[in-house]
Amino acid sequence: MTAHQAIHRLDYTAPAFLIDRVDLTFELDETDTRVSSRLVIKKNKGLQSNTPLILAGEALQLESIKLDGAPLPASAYQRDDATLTIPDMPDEAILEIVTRINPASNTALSGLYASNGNLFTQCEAEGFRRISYYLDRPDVMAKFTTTLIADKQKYPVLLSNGNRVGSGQMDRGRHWVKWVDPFRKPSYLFALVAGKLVAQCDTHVTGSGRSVAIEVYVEPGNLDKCAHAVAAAKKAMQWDEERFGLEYDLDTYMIVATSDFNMGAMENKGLNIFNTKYVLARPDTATDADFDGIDSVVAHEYFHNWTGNRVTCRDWFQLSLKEGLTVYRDQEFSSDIGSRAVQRIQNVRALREYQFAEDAGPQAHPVRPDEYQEINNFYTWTVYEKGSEVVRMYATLLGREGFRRGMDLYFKRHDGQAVTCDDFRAAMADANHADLDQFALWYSQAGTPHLDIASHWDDAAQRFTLTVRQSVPPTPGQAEKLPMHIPLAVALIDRRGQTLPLHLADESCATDGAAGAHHRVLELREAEHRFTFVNLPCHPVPSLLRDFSAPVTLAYPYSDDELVFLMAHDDDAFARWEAANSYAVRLLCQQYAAVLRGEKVVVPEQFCEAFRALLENTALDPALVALMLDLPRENYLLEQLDDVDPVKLAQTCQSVRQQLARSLRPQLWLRYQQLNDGQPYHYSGEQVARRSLKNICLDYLAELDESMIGELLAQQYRKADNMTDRLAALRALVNRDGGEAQLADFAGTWAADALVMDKWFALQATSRRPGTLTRVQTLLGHPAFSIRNPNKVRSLINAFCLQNPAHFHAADGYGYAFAADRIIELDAINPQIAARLATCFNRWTKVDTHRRVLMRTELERIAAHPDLSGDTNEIISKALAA
Ligand code: B3K
Ligand code: ZN
Repeated sequence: MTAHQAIHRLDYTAPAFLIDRVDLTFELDETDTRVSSRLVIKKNKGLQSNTPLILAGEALQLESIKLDGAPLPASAYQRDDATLTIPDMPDEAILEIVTRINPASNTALSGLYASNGNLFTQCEAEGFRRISYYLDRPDVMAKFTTTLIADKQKYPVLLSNGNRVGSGQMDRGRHWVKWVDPFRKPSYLFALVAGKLVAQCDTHVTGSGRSVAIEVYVEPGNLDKCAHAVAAAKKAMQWDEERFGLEYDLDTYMIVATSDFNMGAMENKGLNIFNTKYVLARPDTATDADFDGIDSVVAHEYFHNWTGNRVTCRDWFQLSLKEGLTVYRDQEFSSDIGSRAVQRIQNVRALREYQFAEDAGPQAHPVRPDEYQEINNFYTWTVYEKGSEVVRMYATLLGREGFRRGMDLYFKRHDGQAVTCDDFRAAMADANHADLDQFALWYSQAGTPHLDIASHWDDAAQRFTLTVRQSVPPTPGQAEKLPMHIPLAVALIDRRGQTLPLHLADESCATDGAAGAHHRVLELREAEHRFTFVNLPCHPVPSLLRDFSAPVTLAYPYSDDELVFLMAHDDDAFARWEAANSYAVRLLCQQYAAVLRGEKVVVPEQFCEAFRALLENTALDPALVALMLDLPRENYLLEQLDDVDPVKLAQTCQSVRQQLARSLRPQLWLRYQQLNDGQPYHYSGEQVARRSLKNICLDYLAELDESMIGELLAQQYRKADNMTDRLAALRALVNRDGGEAQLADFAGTWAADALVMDKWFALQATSRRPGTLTRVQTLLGHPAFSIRNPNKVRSLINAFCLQNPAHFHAADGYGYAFAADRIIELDAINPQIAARLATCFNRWTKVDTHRRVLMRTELERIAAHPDLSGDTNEIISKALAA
């Protein structure tokens, strides 16, 4: 394995040179694009005057360099694989560089690349250096002008950042378009798009009366799938004005969809580039979850215009400054346009399933990492989702208005700047005269804090005391941790299910909610706290960590009865769901232990009863009932256990589901029939909620070995007037009896729709049926599959390796060998995608000894592969160090 260098946060130094203006001219061609760049460069005043100019550049063919109009002799600069150095730079100069690149050969999809005959760019984090030599770092902010020249037939649409200021015809059938971006930006926000595209257009009139054109560009033939994305953009613009007073700042907001994209979408200034997955949707092609995903990703990228673009990151260690904040903003948007409770539970469930696992494993890192080898590996659950929880805690501690004051001050101070997470924290603190010094630990300490809570009821004095101890587990490179500043939202519930007024014996430690309020936020700052609630009429049941007020794990010795009670009575939707979830986790872990002892799975009647009550509760939002009935995922359970046999764990889960289905058959059947009311499909909150519960019922019923259920599934598959219902039936059929006929029918209908075929691949990759790996291997040769397309890799390979623990962890080790082969294969094509897949080995120390040996062997095989990319090397070497 080649040695790869780590970059350290504390080594940051300000750039020696700044770039004022960039004029770019692209002569676009699929295999030979010529890039002429004219940079107005000056020394960064106050810094050492004899520093050389070092520009980043990768995979570039250099044609010429001129300094202040004169060709620069080869002796006046040096070049290597990654840099171009000019030792003697004047204080101010104009540097003109011409390079050539080959977009068609760019399979890494970073820089300028070709997709279906069109050209796209992806520059975050360090893709611009694959287009031209540049100071490719976020704290160098310049004004960009871009002229695109291309064959008019092949590339009728030519887009870049900012405003379109001119266009014209040229010789040899070519045309040109010129774009000027009036806002300074770092190179990672540069974008261009060229190709045969059509646009769906709309207009948003801002609060201050400006008219903004919204244009969503797609390949011809997809125009009938853009309406939801356009509507999402309009909603997001409106929401940001209302909630944060932030208006869009250009005349046009463009979104372009491509089917070849490494991630979800990218917030390039004025020209967002999206994975088609987050743009294209029609009721017959997209599920309710897809429509939701479009709302949140469109909003996310749009919100970056302020949180990320107008105020950007000083260096890549500060990534969560823009990502954590923007995720928080998109989550709030989704809560406001849909169900806040459902949104919160879904977000917490994902955080706990993926981020907690990351934080407990070999890739654990703080929200603001201290070092990295490859920055692209740090677009993680921790930076994004834990980062958003950190932002949410400011809002919890400071209140909604206090948070808004902090945001206003942040923009007032830093508009147009590249700043740090400390600047954000300072704005929050200063705007509210709050002490947020200890809060800084949320950015620097990795690992999920744990709260151990005990209670004591003093019957004579009518007082209830909570003793709260916090600890943060050791993580790689961080053995010792300090106590953190944690908001803990609580309520106390009496036996009738009413929340009680909360009076503390010592009022100094609570924040939000005055004495007597029924919901209060306790601020933890020490390793141990004692909170005594007084004047209580009875021994209450505590409702803890309401709305998931902090990204922590929590242990409190609830009895089963208390959990059932909270499931039925807690007025906080998250806490209510959490009671069901804790009860289910407890049951599944107990039953798994029983299976290991060779005993049979037995679901206690009390558990069935609690689920029965949920199914019969027609007053509760069906979406909440669905979430409570949805058992915790195997990946989440794996984290709660040690020396796991994932195959036995999966068997346990299935037995529990079967027993529940048998016990609740009448209620499941009835609720399914009630919800399957034949109403024509409509995408509305109410219908989405009803479909979610209906399909959970269907899923349980599918566990029953009855021909009648087989018919029910086949009928729902056949009759569905929308993809949500059709896919739910197909998934159940695939898991139950293979669903061969329906799988063939589905592929026959949707062969030409890449996104729908992604679902078809994913269903088979996550099937629990025997022979799944063989099937996946066969599907690698399917005409609709391509290992060069990240969506296909994610839906077939990643789905198998990361979402199908029972088959990935098959005892023969073939699942591991398959993963290793694909990682090695992908690494030569697209290192970012390979590195992401490589995280499937992260939790190898969690499984039993037999599997651990097998996994380690595969890790070593990957590590020994010559020429492994820095991306994959970083993930694999950290996993091996665990
Ligand atoms: N900022 C981009 C992610 C870029 C990933 C680079 N490897 C999308 C987003 O978070 O909005
Ligand atoms: Zn983002």
